[in-house]
Amino acid sequence: MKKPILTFDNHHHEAHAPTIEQLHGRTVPYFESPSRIDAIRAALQADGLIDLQPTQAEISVDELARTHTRAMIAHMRYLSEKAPELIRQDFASYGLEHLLMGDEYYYEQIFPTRVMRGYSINENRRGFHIFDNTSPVGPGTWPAITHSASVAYAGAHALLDGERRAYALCRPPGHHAGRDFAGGYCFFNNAAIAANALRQRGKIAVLDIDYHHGNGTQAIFWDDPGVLFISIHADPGQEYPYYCGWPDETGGVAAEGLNINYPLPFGTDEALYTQTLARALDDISAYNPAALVVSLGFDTLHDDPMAQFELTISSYARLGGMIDALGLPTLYVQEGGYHVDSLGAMAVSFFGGMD
Ligand code: SP5
Ligand code: ZN
Repeated sequence: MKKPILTFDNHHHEAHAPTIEQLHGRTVPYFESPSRIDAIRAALQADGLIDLQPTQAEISVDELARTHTRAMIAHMRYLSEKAPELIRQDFASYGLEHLLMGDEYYYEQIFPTRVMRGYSINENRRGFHIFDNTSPVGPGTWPAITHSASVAYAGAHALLDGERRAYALCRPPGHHAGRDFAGGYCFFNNAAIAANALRQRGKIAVLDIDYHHGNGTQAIFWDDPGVLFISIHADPGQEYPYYCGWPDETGGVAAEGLNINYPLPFGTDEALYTQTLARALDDISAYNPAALVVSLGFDTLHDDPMAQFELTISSYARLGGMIDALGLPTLYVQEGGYHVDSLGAMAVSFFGGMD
């Protein structure tokens, strides 16, 4: 019988449930749905693999501000509270109030252009803090994103209290969010928040195995000698987020060599993926961190509706086993993964793959 994974979650994420996103001018279903978390939790429960801890404490704005600018945090709260009113005003200015249904989310329309490599935008204004139109904001978004961060923070504290592994079942995800920008379904960077909470123990490594490059986490720790960031992801020349994730992005002057990108081509299978993961794990060992945070995406699956990698359900047992074999105190933070019917089996495979 495997030891269950200590898991933190809460139900506030359900209040953030956009129904649509745009794909080349068409309205398509929103991929990042509440059912993702339910599927993972239920499958781990059914296999006796989960030790579920409801997250009690809500993270403070001061703690969030170790990772995000106060302007960005305030803007997220403002947008969430004002979304219905701002949307009404925008529709009224077009004479289109009759099209409103009352359940709209605020979708950013004008995107900042300086979002890569730690560049910073410090204006508390619409159009400055969200870099694409896939992170819509509604009244339930602020409670969902603060509680998602709280889940990661609670997971970090479990490690500080001596746990060897914990799982933060975060939603919304976080790794595309930078110090002062949201985007790519992400608002607050849960993995970065956890890493910052853990750093009282020493150097921290963040390993990002979501299918997409963790541009937000890269930007947050770009010039930070206390955090190693490594990402394995689809080639940004072919795939979102497009503007970063190449191997020549190696860190800022204060942290040269502490940002490592492993882009992989469309069609990457288990053999190529695990070979690359082995290199990443060697990089982590060489850094000798006090703890590891894993940005855990399940969108590398062959069946994922938006991805082009070829991992199978059983591949995740190998990934989990390889990462766990490092022996580091490790927090797994949920990021993407959109084939809802497979998410449970992937989580069971991943955590069941640990000795
Ligand atoms: C956390 C996370 O996984 N966020 C991913 C956000 C990606 N959203 C943009 C996807 C656009 C992909 N282009 C469509 C190609 C479909 N094959
Ligand atoms: Zn992803």
